[in-house]
Amino acid sequence: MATYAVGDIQGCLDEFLELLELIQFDKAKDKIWLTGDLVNRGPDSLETLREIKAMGQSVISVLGNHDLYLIALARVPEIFSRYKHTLHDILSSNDKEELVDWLRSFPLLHYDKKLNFALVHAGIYPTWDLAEALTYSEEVTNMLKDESEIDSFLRELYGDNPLKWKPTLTGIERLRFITNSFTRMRYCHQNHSLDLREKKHPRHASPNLVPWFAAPFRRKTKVSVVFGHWSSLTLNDAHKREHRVFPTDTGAVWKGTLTALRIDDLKYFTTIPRSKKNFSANN
Ligand SMILES: [Mn+2]
Repeated sequence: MATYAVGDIQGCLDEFLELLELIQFDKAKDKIWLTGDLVNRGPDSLETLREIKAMGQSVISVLGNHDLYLIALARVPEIFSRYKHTLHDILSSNDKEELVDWLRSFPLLHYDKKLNFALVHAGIYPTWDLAEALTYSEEVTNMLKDESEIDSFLRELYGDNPLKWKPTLTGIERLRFITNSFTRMRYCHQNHSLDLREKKHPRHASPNLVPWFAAPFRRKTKVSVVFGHWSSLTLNDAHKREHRVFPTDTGAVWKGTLTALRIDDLKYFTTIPRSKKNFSANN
């Protein structure tokens, strides 16, 4: 039995199936963790969701910003359909409601005590300890699951502010901060506020920004974190060990490379980049 954490699939069904083959995934014995962003931008969002849903209890997924966007688009189309997306196949499918309701049950943060590993889409805000983070994740999940609250929550959810956490935040400001940090964060400023704009590798980013996991004000933790969302990020083994973080988003939607981390022995598996496949097919 093994547990694999797979990075952002974003509707790249071919790559996902190829990866399952590569790791010889056995759904009777193994577990798959997904870092979220299962859909959008890629070619097969609908079939990707159906495939993952059919994998049943062998899959645990957290919500990414694109999955949340799908929920918002399906529930409150008058607001969210003005943004560009590739989710039309899901919106017009017969099982749209079933799929969206299933997504609504996903947490923002998952923690496995036995493995001592946490799974999240973007990251865990540096000043939060694990217990706080789990509580905050649940606050958002409760809202998403609540049929009478969800639509007004989604209408107010989008936006960058507040950028700074205070435990005394309440209402939508509190929920928005929690959601943004779990699903959109890459960098923080020295003054602890979020930066939700910069997407580049730390080597090319402003020295005033610090990756969330390397923030000097981050809580000391023994928990390892596997996450996605940041396809330009590469870390060497020393940095992974130092910060106990394991990035898995290798940009399936841009480069056709999908990655799995086997949590049990920290071995990475990656599909062949799409560009190389085309090359061999033409030759
Ligand atoms: Mn993302």
